[in-house]
Amino acid sequence: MPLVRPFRTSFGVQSTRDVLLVHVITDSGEGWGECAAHAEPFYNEEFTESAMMVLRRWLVPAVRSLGDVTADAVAGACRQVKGYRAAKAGLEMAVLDAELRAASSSFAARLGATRTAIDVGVSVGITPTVDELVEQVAGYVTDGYRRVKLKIMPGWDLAPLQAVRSAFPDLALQVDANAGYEPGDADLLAELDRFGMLMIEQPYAPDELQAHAALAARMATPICLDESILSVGHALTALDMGACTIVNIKVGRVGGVLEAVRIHDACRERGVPVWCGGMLETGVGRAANVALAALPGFTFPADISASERYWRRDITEPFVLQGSTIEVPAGPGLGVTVDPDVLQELGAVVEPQEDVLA
Ligand code: NPG
Repeated sequence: MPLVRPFRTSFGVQSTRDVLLVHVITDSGEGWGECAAHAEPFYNEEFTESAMMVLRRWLVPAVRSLGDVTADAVAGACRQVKGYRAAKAGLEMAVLDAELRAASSSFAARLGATRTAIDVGVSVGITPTVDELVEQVAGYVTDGYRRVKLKIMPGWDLAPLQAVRSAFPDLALQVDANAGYEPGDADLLAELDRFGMLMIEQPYAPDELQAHAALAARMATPICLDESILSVGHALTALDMGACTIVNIKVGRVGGVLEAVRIHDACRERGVPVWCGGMLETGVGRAANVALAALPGFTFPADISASERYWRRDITEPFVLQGSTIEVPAGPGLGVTVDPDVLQELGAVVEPQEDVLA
């Protein structure tokens, strides 16, 4: 799917999105899920083609071999396969969607949502010039976004932040480095304190927990981890070490909405704020993210923007901005409907899995 505008991060630029959907058909209905992996293994190890292969060869057969296919059983059935959390998340989402649609219950209700609308922000990629960045931010502020996340990388940090902060002194700002810095960059990162930001996200590589703890100890700006946190266990370890004080939760990174809820619960028990990240999902994955972000521990605005920020035409009905919020779908399952005409127009390839029944 073509993105409305290219999205550049410290790990590369994207102009289109390879979307991998899981469509589950059960005796009582159907369900959809989205695997958040991208075309290249640049955010983490997983990528779309690998996720598809693992789904076909191992994950779908493992789930189909369950006597009783329930969303609660998906993670256990998939445990033998290491990693591939986005693939597992897409499969679990589809099974849960089918289950909930059949029961006329929503994702929000099942996950424990306590809000009917969620506060959202926008994630702004690296632009060719600082002026273009300020212009883009201005557009999003006009749209209604009150929290902006800027992507940073070595060589694109102090100057763009200075420009955006001067243009919008009161804007809720945060930055995301996507692991682009080295522990040796701590002096430079410490300078970011002067911009009065909500948080700095994942400055170093995922396994650099000690270095994140050292940075957190010298900075006033809270450190949030994203790529480092793949499970409840990782979240608790990072918190115990002082490597972060805020946790970003992404369904595709942690292996599914149910693990995402467990991370939320564990953080909430400790009084640690969490917020919901995004991976440029279509309406399918976005619907799950919105339901998740409506849980009580999600206290920072989510990286879940309106559909028009990404797509000229989404594959479901679009999510729209109301002020700085998005309404949580209340209908059965994900509460959105995949439009087969749009799938066809996009040239979607359907790969039936009957073959794995044998
Ligand atoms: O709004 O969905 C969104 C994108 C939010 O910046 C965003 N996602 O590192 O958090 C990230 C980043 C991302 C993009 C991650 C693409 C992975 C792939």
